[in-house]
Amino acid sequence: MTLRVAIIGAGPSGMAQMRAFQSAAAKGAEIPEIVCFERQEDWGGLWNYTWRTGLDEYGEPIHGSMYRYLWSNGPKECLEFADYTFEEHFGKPIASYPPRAVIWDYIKGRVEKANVRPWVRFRTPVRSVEFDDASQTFTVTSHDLKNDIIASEEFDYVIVANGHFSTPNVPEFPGFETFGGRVLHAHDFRDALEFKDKDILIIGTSYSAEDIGSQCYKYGCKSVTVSHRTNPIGFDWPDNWAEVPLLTRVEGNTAYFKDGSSRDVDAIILCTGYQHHFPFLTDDLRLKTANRLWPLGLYNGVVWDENPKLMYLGMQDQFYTFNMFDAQAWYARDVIMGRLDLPSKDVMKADSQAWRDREEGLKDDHDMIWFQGDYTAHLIEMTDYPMFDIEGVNKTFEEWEHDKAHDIMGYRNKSYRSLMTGNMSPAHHTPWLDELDDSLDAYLQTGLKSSAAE
Ligand code: FAD
Ligand code: NA7
Repeated sequence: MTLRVAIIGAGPSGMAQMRAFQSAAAKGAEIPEIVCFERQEDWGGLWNYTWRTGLDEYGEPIHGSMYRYLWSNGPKECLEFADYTFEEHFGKPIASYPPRAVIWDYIKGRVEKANVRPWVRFRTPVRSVEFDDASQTFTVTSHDLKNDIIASEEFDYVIVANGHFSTPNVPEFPGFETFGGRVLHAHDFRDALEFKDKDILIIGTSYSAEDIGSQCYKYGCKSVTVSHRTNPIGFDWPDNWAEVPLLTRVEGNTAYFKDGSSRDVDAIILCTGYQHHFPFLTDDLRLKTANRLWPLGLYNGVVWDENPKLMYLGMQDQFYTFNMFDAQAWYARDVIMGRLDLPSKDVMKADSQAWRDREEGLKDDHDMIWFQGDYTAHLIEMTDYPMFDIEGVNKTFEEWEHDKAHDIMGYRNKSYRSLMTGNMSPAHHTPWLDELDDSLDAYLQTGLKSSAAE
């Protein structure tokens, strides 16, 4: 009997999984039947932008956390697929920090070429996954929203690829209930123009904080105040930025901080991270973790060690993204297809604990980048995913970190060499700070725009 595999989510991780199976089929292997359940209308996960926040037209929670004007926050050379380069997709080398629409186009290109779209059931969220010990199968219950039909089916394997940057972590501070302006989480941030001429307060110091603050600066907010719980970000920010200790309370429109200072603000944006959220999984199958590089419970970062017929993709905090998801997907495929054996549960747990021990000893971003590079290489060595220059990617990440620290508002003007083609990426035609148009057409046009040429 043909194996049946359910993939939950058609974001970059789920798309990688489909491509992995299709690539085996293209080489003549007999592959399982694949069904990918996707809640949204289209694939691409977070890269599929929506203006909506809150609930959608079916009452489903909005998955998207991306906003208008979002450009890649790391060099595209670090996430490039080893089996489908940017140059293949766009027909020419392009600059290193593409806006969201360009990245979305790229990731769609590979799976369109692979012709796997018929495997996806769009607008069909998974409601529950239960494992039956006797039959050794999963019952997956999903909701076909368009036809309003809830149905259950049996699968031999389930691959959870629903992302973990969608369900916000929303702390509360005293006085929020009577604050005169808007309080929102980064998950609901959409258009920086909303904050033009406003004094904004950001809580948090990670990627969302620095990027949403930068967006608001770029699109004309009056001032940015960033409040930290642990350490300030510490970049050389523009003059209208300030970094302050943690918010203690809000009275009217005045925000008070731990050092006794205060300032009046118009809006508060909580860039306080996300939760791993799997409302469709029973307790025995559910990963429980903070956002970190090595969540426990996953052998090789993928296989649920309590039940190896369940796999998770992309659950780690991420320096590496698309090509790491590929490495995971190829590995999951080969375990499912019986090409790779799994050791006993004890051995899997001990192996995972060894990675965790190493993770706990990582001192800084440099260590974390090399850790995730080693992990990605470890997976690729076990499959036929094309090995690429991981050391080169690590070094590009380090250059990126350096470029950011040197010029936080200018780092996106830098170019790097593709580790897949060896070609240097061209400089973009317009500096990031001057380019207000984030469309694919604007990005891909060649030659200087008049505004940049002045
Ligand atoms: P997601 O992209 O989250 O996709 C998960 C999919 O699962 C979604 O399509 C969702 O609809 C679907 N789904 C969820 N629940 C269900 C369900 N119950 N049933 C069916 N389907 C379901 N990475 C980079 O490399 N570069 C960047 O510049 C970058 N910027 C980012 C900016 C923001 C604001 C955020 C939040 C993340 C950013 N990331 C970036 C990281 C991002 O996590 C990855 O790029 C990538 O999107 C992760 O892919 P994924 O498939 O694991 O998850
Ligand atoms: P991250 O990277 O998980 O960071 C969360 C931030 O929120 C981090 O600075 C935390 O501070 C801070 N935080 C969390 N809880 C609180 C409370 N209660 N009070 C104050 N500060 C808090 O999430 P991001 O959204 O920035 O990034 C996630 C992804 O989105 C990433 O891949 C990007 O590419 C885009 P801490 O340092 O723990 O004190």
